[in-house]
Order: sequence, then structure tokens, then C-alpha cells
Amino acid sequence: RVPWVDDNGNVQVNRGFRVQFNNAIGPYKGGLRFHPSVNLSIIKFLGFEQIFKNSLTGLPIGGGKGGSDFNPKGKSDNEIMRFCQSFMTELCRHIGPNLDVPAGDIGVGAREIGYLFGQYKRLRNSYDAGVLTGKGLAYGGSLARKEATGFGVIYFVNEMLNYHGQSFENKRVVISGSGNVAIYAAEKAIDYGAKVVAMCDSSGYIVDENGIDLSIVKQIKEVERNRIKEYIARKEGAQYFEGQKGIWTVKCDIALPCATQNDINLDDAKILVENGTTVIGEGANMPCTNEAVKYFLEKGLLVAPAKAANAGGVATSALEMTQNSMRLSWSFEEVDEKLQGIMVNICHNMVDAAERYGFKGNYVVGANIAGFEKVVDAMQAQGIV
Ligand code: NDP
Ligand code: 2IT
Repeated sequence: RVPWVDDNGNVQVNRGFRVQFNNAIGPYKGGLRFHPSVNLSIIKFLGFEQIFKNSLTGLPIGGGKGGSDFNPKGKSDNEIMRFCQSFMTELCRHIGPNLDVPAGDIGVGAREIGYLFGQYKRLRNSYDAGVLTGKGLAYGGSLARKEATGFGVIYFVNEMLNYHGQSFENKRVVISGSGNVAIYAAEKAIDYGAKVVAMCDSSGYIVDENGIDLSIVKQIKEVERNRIKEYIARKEGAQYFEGQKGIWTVKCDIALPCATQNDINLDDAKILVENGTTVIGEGANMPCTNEAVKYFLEKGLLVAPAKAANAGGVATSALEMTQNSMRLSWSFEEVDEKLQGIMVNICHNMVDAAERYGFKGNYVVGANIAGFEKVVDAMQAQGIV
């Protein structure tokens, strides 16, 4: 129960969750999601996925997830602060740098992590920098953590493409979402020579045949916290369409769902395949339904599964924990280089596991097996506990 007082003096009560799923290979680790759709079922699926994703990174982190059905949209900074303080008042009893280390996810970025960290510090009377990741750079955050998930998706998909003799060069890319993961996936895809032609938020999608101008998207989303629709007033030739689903009708070579779960269902998958899409890179957690994934694999598309493709965020969170333990900060280049190495390594382990178990080319199975093996080995070695 998370009670807080809004700007009108009214008492609001939200529900908060933290699921600690597995700590065989390290402290529980995973983000916090603030979104009105959050319930225990969603936090459990995210926590379960997180176990195997975290194992894939090769770093010592277990799996957990948390969040609340609190809706940050339209709330003032003071309301966000009061909510975060109340949420942490309960959560602080369950977390710690060697126990459980939360971070951001949908609706939770540096602002929220700042308020959460301040309240933790106050309640515990201790400066435990490593209790949360995704912190601001002024107080123990890591350079490149903000960019890490999106950049990581592209490093990962690029490695898969290279393995199949392809690249991002001159590819048309559609990215759902316009949040943290979507923005930095777009940035790196553009760096690699791709053209990003469509992005969205939960209200609708924009199409810009000249290639989306990310500085406008960043201004709208990161600074103004406004709707993606604003883009068309600031960029000639761009179009806006109501409703987020239509984004999958925009023709593309590579589709990167970076918004939320169940974003691409079987009907969307059929449209994508019909329009000639050959690569799917899952930036969000479980953005394709099982039926959609099955269809893509039957049709011979390359599918980069979420728990591998978006592992760069939590991997860089683990690098933030390392820096906090060492009481020093690495340069952007140093963190980015480590991130690239981790993503390439995950890709190779995934390909290898798929081949070892007779599922050559099925990277969904490959990632599941590669992540699972290490957790099971650790659990068996530690006995019945
Ligand atoms: P943000 O809150 O920054 O952005 C979410 C984006 O998705 C927004 O543009 C949002 O639009 C859009 N969206 C559209 N439909 C929905 C919906 N039904 N529910 C929620 N969002 C919707 O979140 P992130 O970019 O951090 O996360 C995106 C995905 O990536 C999630 O699946 C998350 O679990 C996953 N992920 C995030 C990591 C991270 O480090 N942040 C790491 C690994 C995975 P609107 O503003 O209209 O709500
Ligand atoms: O889904 C995810 O991997 C995240 N939201 C990031 C978790 C983290 O601990 O950085």
C-alpha cells in the first residue's frame, strides 16, 4: 500500500510490488515500473525473464522486478517526489546493495531514481550508492547507463546481422515507443547507417520518410514530457496517425518493438512479413506474443529475443554497481566498450546454445538455454536452500 498526498491535498493510495525471484548468481536485480497497468502478474513475468537475462550478461546479478500502478503522466514533480518517498518507505526494508538492487523501467527514469535514493539514504542513515542503479551522474550514476539499453539492442542486432552477412546500412527501421529504450536504439541505428521512419507513444505514431530527427523527439519526450504528436508541428513532411497499433503497417526492413509487452500480435506479424520485414529486434520485454514469434520463425525471419537483445541496460547497471563498490567512475568510452563486448558475447553464447541443442537459427530457444544453464548450475551447487 503506497499512500501519498496529491497537490490538491487529496489522499491517494496505490499498490506497490517487488518480486525477488532468484538470487543464485547475485543479489536480486531488476527495474521498477510505474504504469497504471501494473499488477502482480506483470511484475512476475518481468522478474522471471530478468533471471535469465541477467545470467546472459555474464555478470553476478540475480533476478527481480517491482513497480506500482501509479500513473506518472501529468503529475507534478512534487507529486512524483511524494509518491517515490512513500514507495521507498516500504521498499527500503527489502533492498540493499548486497540484497536487491532496483533500477528504472517504464515510467521510472533518473528523476524517480533520485527521489527514491534520497529517501533510502534518509531512512537508512547510510550512503549506500549501490542500492539503486540508473542514478544521476552527480551521485554515483554511470556514464552510458541512460543510453545502454537502446545502444545494446543495436549492438546485439548488428552482431546477429553480421553473422548472417547483413548490416544496418540503408535499412528502413520502425521503432515502437519513444521512451528511453526507443530513443537510444534509434540513435545508434542511425549511427550505423539506418533510416528510422516511424516511432510512437501510446496515443499514436509519427512517420517521417526523410528519417526521424531525434533531437526533436528528445526535446519533446525527455525535456517537455509531451506527446509524440508534437513532432509534426516541428518537422516538415512528417505525418501523425492516432492509435499506436498502426505503426506496424509502416513498411520496414527491421522492426524494433521498444514500448511494452504484447505490442506485436499475430495479425501485426502477418502484416510485417507481407511488407517484407526480415529482422525483429525485441527492445521491450516480451513485445511479441508467442504466436507472433512462432510465425516469424516459421517465415524465416531473424528474431533477436528480448532477454538477450535488451540485456545491455541491466548489464550497465551491474557496471554501475561495480563502479560504486570501487568508488570511482569510468569514462563514457570505457563503459560503452564494455557494453559492446557484453552484447557481442551474449550473441555468441545464444547462437552456440541454439546449435548445441539442435535448434540452429532459433535464437529464442538459444537465449533461454544459455541463460538457464548458469542459473541451474549455481542452484544445484548451492544445494537445497
Ligand atoms: P519509457 O517509460 O521510457 O517509455 C515507454 C514508451 O513506450 C513510451 O513511449 C510509452 O508511451 C510507450 N508505450 C506505448 N504503449 C504503452 C503501454 N501500453 N504501456 C507502456 N508504455 C507504452 O520506458 P522504457 O523505454 O524504459 O521501456 C520500454 C520497454 O523496454 C519496456 O518493455 C521495458 O521493460 C523495457 N526495458 C527497459 C530497460 C531500461 O533500461 N529502461 C531495460 C530493458 C528493457 P507513453 O508515453 O504514451 O506511455
Ligand atoms: O528490464 C530491464 O532489464 C530493466 N528495466 C533494467 C533493469 C536494471 O536493473 O537495470
